[in-house]
Amino acid sequence: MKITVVGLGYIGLPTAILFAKYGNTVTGVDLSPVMTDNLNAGRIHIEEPGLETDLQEALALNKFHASTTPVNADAYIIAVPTPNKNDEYKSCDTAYVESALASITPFLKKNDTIIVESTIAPRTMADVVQPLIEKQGFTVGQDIFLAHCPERVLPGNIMHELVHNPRIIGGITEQCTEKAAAVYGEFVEGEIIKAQAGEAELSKLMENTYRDVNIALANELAKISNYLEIDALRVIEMANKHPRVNLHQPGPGVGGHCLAVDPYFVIAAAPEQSPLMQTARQVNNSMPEYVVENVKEIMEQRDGNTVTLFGLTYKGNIDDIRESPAMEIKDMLVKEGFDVKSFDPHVISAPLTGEEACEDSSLIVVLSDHNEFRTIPTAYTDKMRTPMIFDTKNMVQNVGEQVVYANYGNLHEMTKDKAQYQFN
Ligand code: SAJ
Repeated sequence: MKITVVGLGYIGLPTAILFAKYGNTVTGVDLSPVMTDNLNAGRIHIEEPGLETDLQEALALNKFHASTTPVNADAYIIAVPTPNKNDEYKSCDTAYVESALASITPFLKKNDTIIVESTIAPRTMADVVQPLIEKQGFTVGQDIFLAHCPERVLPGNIMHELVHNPRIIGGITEQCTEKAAAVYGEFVEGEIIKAQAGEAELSKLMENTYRDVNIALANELAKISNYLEIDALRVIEMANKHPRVNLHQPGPGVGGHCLAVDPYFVIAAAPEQSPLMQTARQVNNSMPEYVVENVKEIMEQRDGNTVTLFGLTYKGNIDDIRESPAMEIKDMLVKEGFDVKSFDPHVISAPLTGEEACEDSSLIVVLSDHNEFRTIPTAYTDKMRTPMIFDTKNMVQNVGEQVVYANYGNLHEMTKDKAQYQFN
């Protein structure tokens, strides 16, 4: 099959490479010539285990080529960003999807399949995409086959999950679903779930909203427990022993380009019907400020003015700082007048080593759960003015004896003016 993938980001690129790896002839299209040149030379611009090796394999087989312009294909896959609009409910901005569609329309011929993978608001396929294609004189379901096939892979495990996760295929008509299912049949080993376009759109959005609402519940629990001086983490651990309970983990907030974005697409489409989702967004958005307030209280009791952030990415073991609560916390702490140093071995724009970042620091705040932070070496904490860690991700397992360790379980002990935690 000849496949053109428009948008070579976190999803489009791995998808394109997998199609190529399974023997299809793939053109990957992106606007950036620097990126496409790098890809053609075997270099990737994102951190994702296994991706670079697979790209090099696909190039060696002559099955993948990156280009700034689309080419003729049997199937077109659109994987471009759909940001929030700057309107009241942060609705879904389909401008990139529309321009990607416009870029492929000159190549369309009868019997082609177009698949939108970008996350879109409910009814976008029927209300936006289908009319655009039909304006070109095609009848969807007869000449051109249209489907929404949302991706559901977890960054950090994309190459495995793309192949093994169940895949929802939501066609405008049944024939559209069948045609798109045949495309993914090229490499998907998970269940192929055949659906209508609207069901596929809403199902994808509700998966991320489910997680967002549950994380909000965990974050609210952390606040409640801190206020009532009860260990939130023990509560979660115990409650989760109930066979039908799965409380999520509190953290510094919810980031990334999915959970912090997608629920708004549903909210904007049905604002009056979605008060719970709106509150969940507010709770998760309040977490960076909550972390900063606690850091301020801790720092009031300590000597020095330097705070060291461990982790800037929106979650662990990836290099993605999009919508990252850690970046928000960094800016807020700088505004509060702290000297802020950051250590993130996954982020190129954070060049300090752990030791450099800890020099003269009074507090480490762990904001991303990178594996590297499981053990905080004494070589780092020895450099600190007063060694203390506030671990918002509850992930540090080993610290030196001299180090005071706080997480959402015992935070209340640290912020209530307890003499034993004062160092000067
Ligand atoms: N987080 C918590 N507590 C938790 C779990 C996560 O605070 O218990 C935070 C993370 O630190 C991060 C944010 O939530 O800031 C989102 O992380 P994530 O691991 O939940 O998800 P993403 O955004 O990396 O990927 C999600 C996934 N969706 C679901 O698990 C339902 C993934 O499968 C989707 O493909 C992806 O969104 C997407 O592209 O939509």
